[in-house]
Amino acid sequence: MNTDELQARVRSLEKELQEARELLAQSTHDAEAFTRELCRTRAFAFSAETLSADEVIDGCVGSLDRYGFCVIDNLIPSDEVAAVCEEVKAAHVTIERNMKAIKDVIRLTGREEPSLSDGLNAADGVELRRVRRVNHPPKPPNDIVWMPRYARHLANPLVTGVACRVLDDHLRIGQLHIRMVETDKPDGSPGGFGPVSRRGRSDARGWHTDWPHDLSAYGNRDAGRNAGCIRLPFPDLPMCLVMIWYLTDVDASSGGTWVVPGSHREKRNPRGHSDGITTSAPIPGDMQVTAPAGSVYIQDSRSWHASPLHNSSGRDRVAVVNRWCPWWLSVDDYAPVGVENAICRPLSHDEYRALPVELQPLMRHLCPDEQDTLQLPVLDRAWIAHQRTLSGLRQMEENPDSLSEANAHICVPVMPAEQR
Ligand SMILES: O=C(O)CCC(=O)C(=O)O
Ligand SMILES: [Fe+2]
Repeated sequence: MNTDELQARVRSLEKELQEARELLAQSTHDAEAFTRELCRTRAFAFSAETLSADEVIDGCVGSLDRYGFCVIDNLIPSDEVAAVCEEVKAAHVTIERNMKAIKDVIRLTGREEPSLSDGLNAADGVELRRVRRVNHPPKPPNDIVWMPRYARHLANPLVTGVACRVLDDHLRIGQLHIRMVETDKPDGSPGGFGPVSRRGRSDARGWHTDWPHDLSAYGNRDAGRNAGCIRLPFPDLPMCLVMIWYLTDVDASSGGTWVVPGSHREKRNPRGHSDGITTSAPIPGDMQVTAPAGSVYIQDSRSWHASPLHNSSGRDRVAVVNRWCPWWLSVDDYAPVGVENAICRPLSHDEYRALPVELQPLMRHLCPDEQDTLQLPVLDRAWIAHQRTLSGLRQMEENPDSLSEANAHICVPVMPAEQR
């Protein structure tokens, strides 16, 4: 055999070895036993009440890396949770009423989207706000304007600490909305999420991954509503953290989010065209998150998960969902007529200024009256890099002879694909 043939043989044997290793791992990994143990130990959960900030942040970052999710227990102090929960329930009514009024206007005007030039305002029972992008239709205000008490907790340093470590130093909250999971009704109709006809039996699921890894991208083939999705197979990089703030206790019977541990690293996807996964059926090793009211569940948007389709606890599950992104992710360039989605719902200047100071940087991009510049840690990095450029130039001017050997210790290997 010549060298080329030998290299090809090495590559093919290495590929075969890798496949055999994966098969072995699959056949020896008992997903159900693994998840049973994870549920028993709650090794994904870290208490804001009893652990130091470093312990919570390190623990969460490790859990996100390993399982694809984590929980910070009791992040909202227990004497505050009930008031936040009541505020969110009241906000839910207001937001639904506003959305209904907007839809009525759309129906009456026969257009696809509302327009501020119609003189619509609160007097008509319609709240709309200008968005940052020119010539894009207005949207309902960001849900945060109806939840000032909740807003005081949203930029909690434990949460921002985890998000900065996993994503980047400049963060943006790209979406924020309330997610109720009703309990069974006295008339016997089953509680849960979504239309009753689509809740199925207790073993039914609704598996998906979240934006920007949501394959149907909210709008499917509708260019005005498609919010974009990363192409499969997803790069192994966290791009968005989904935070679900539970304001009621959750477990298997009271609206804990479904999740498949480890799925954030999977090449397959529940909605993948040729991945052979039934989105509505259980998956071996799936589990429901358990957490006390006031806790926040944080997941990598690539994790396979589902809203609970059933809630037999006798009380509604109340939660607020937010999607946190690094500065470099294009959070609102698409789905311009998606008046019903929660993508980058805007803030007026007064609403922005009324936010807690620590929350403002995370939502500044939502206010068209604010210049949304990069935040300090990102500027600091650029400053340090600039110093390196200057020091190179100085060396070039002051000691040109040193350049020929200055980088001799730097060797950049070219990695064959199978070793990457
Ligand atoms: O309701 C839940 O627990 C999950 C919510 C969810 O999947 C989402 O908002 O993307
Ligand atoms: Fe989701």
